[in-house]
Amino acid sequence: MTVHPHVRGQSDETASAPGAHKGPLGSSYLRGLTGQLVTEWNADGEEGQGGYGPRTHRPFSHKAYHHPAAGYGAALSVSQVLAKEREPIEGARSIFTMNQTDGGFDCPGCAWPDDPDVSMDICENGIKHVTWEMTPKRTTREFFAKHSVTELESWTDHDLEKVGRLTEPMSYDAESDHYIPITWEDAFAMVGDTLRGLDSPHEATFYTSGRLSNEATFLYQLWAREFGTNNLPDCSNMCHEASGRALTASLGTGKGTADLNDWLQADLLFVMGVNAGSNAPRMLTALAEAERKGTKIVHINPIIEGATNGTIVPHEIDQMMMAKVTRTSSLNLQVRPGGDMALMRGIGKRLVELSENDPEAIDHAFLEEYTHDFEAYRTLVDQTSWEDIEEQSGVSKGQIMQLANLYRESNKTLISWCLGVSQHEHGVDTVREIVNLLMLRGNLGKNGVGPSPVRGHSNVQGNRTCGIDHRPSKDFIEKINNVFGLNAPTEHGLDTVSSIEAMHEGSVKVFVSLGGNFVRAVPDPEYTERAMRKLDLNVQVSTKLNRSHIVHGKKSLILPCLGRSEKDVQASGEQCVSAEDAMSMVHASFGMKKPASPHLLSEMAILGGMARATLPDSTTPFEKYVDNYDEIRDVMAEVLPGFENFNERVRQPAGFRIYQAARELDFSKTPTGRANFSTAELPQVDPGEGKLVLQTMRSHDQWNTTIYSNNDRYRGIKNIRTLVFMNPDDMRARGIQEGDFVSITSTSKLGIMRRLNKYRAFAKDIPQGSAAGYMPEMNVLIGIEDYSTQSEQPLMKSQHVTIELEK
Ligand SMILES: Nc1nc2c(c(=O)[nH]1)N[C@H]1C(S)=C(S)[C@@H](COP(=O)(O)OP(=O)(O)OC[C@H]3O[C@@H](n4cnc5c(=O)[nH]c(N)nc54)[C@H](O)[C@@H]3O)O[C@H]1N2
Ligand SMILES: Nc1nc2c(c(=O)[nH]1)N[C@H]1C(S)=C(S)[C@@H](COP(=O)(O)OP(=O)(O)OC[C@H]3O[C@@H](n4cnc5c(=O)[nH]c(N)nc54)[C@H](O)[C@@H]3O)O[C@H]1N2
Ligand SMILES: [Mo]
Repeated sequence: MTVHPHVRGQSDETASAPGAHKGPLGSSYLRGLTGQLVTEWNADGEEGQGGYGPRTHRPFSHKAYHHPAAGYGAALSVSQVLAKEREPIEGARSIFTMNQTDGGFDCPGCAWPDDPDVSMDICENGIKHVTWEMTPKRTTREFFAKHSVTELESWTDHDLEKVGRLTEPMSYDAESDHYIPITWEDAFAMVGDTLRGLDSPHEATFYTSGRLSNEATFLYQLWAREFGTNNLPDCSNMCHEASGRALTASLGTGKGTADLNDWLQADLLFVMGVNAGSNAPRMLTALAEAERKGTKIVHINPIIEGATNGTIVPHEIDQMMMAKVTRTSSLNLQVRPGGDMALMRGIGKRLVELSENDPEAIDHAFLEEYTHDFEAYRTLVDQTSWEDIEEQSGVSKGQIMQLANLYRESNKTLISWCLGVSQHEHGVDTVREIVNLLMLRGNLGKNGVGPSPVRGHSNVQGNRTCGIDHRPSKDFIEKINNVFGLNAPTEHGLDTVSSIEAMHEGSVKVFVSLGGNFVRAVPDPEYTERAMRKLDLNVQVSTKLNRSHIVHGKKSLILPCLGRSEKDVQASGEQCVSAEDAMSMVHASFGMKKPASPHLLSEMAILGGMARATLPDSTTPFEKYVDNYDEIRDVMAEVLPGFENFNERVRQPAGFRIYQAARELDFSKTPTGRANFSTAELPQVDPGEGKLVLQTMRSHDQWNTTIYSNNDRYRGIKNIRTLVFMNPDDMRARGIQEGDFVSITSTSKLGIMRRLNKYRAFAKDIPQGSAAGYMPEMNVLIGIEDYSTQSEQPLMKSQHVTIELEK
């Protein structure tokens, strides 16, 4: 993708007064752009295709993929990745120590729980992920001396990361336009001095990408809160914010209540809005095991994804050799984008209908004893017509009946979901509708049941548990105030979207990023880049070079840290950290490898250094926590519910599960003290005449903003990322043929238009009226003002677009 020559940017005026925070939807600057085309980006036709991946002139192709997921293609791909990074031996050795219950490090690839019964619980994409971290290539001071920052702007994101691991702290030098070496001490002083020079602590914002360990997370939020702000945006503002808010309102917990055993004990599993074969491949093991013992598995997704029909169990090497396929589905429902809520409502309506003659269709005793507002829900389902349900879900009444029967026949149902459910305007309402359905048949608080959001980053759930929250509870703030003698603020801080707006309007001047690639991950890259360039200071704690380093502020620091796989030695000796998986299991992670450079510091040490430089007179013993992580675990045990005896329990072979009241049918944390039904109206998900709903998703060969290659195996794509999948009828209606160039124009909530040109259209079996393509390239189409008013999550799965043939 060519970025700069083709950008037609929004004008640089900022209208809203600093401090007046209404969120981008209330911004008079953005409102003034209504009706205008503000951004236009071209995918590079003649320069080859590839988006943010490697640029190539190799022919692209699109062919149906008929093989089972995780089969031979996966084995081949792993060996190619290892060979490319020249890591066949070290790589293989380290990989065998991943996700072991008796030591080794936690795979940074995803948050799927480790299976204690599986001796080598690894997958293709986890291996790619770790190998990427373990590359022998290095980004040195000589590299930065050779390439100016302006030159690096023209590199693709793939090429930036490919340079290799960062080796020492660097600081942006405006005069020479190069990053130049800086000592750790001077870097910490720059951070401390700049922060102390601000008029208010709220002029800084502290982002986290979900890899940060529990220990570093706790230290990070402590630093921000002692400094005086709750400006703690995180990547979860873009993935499961909706799930957290919905589950809290319904059940009084921000997390799923199911664990891996529940997955294996359920007799009906719903798998909604997740591409498991690519993004949670170890789930395939659970699905295959479940299927073998007769569990029914229902996939709900506009796309029939790779893992949907059959898999070769990722860790069963003998079966892999024999290509023995296990079925992984009983029913596939191709819901229309955003149609999940109507589908859940339809199943609920059918059960209520059945309950007239079938006393066991719904669990009256459970509803009576534990829930609130069932009667209001019953009235609502009576009032919701089948026409509306069919129209909004895109699923026929016949199919909904079929699914309702499966649900009626099951005694233990577990419902899981990921971004296909959460990244919508009505994400909160949809997750609450899922809980409504579970409650109807008492599918809470026993084995084999419950809600189970599939989390993304390997410790995104632990980040929240350990205090990364821009809307902290009063209890939490009181606790840290008591334990540390602080006066931390209680007012809500900025999340991801509002942090960007605040940087753009100049009311946030310092940005600190613990991992991640902010500028690429968030919506509206053009607006965000402009916002970041206004910063007084941009601090990036990272392992590899990425776009967020190149888009610099007046001052910018790159602070390189140890990766999860590397040995972490502090004053008291070798340290371990911990992470929490998607099912509330907390376990230790021990790095094994020699660090990529002798100048790297651990995330704990970097945070401790920055905190001390900011708060020189603080009585918080930052140094003690860094010298020995057991010390911070001891105070975490005092502050965090469920972390009692943290040091002892984290060292148990498989770690420990955090106690969760809702799992025990204790709903005392909700305002009514019961599990609450929600009664929201169904949303209108039809985008209107001529428009399509575009979802932005990951390919098989990428990890969020890290693009390994331009292939997407299970969707049959080779050598191209700048593509859009369309329904064949929608293509025909627009005179578009397979592989044609199209332009895609989005219209935001404020009526602002953004456009991508020279994208290739490919036909796919997806519902009419929908389209799909890859993040992060397509973030150009997502305006900063396009976020849900329920969760403030950007609308990454429901952009309203028009698509036209390019002549
Ligand atoms: N290898 C690899 N693993 C990863 C990641 C990665 O980039 N690479 N990212 C990690 C992160 S941070 C996260 S959050 C997760 C993301 O995991 P996923 O949620 O699988 O991520 P996406 O690729 O965005 O895929 C979204 C899925 O939802 C479906 N979908 C879209 N709209 C709808 C809808 O309206 N209804 C329903 N029912 N389905 C819909 C899409 O067709 C697609 O299958 O994966 C994590 N794991
Ligand atoms: N359009 C669209 N946009 C999306 C999404 C979508 O579905 N559609 N999904 C959203 C979601 S769910 C998420 S989670 C975000 C992802 O957003 P982020 O978490 O911000 O992005 P990542 O690509 O995961 O971050 C990659 C960078 O992390 C750094 N890194 C890697 N390992 C480590 C480590 O151990 N420590 C530190 N300090 N740094 C490390 C490397 O420098 C690397 O360049 O993107 C969001 N953006
Ligand atoms: Mo995520």
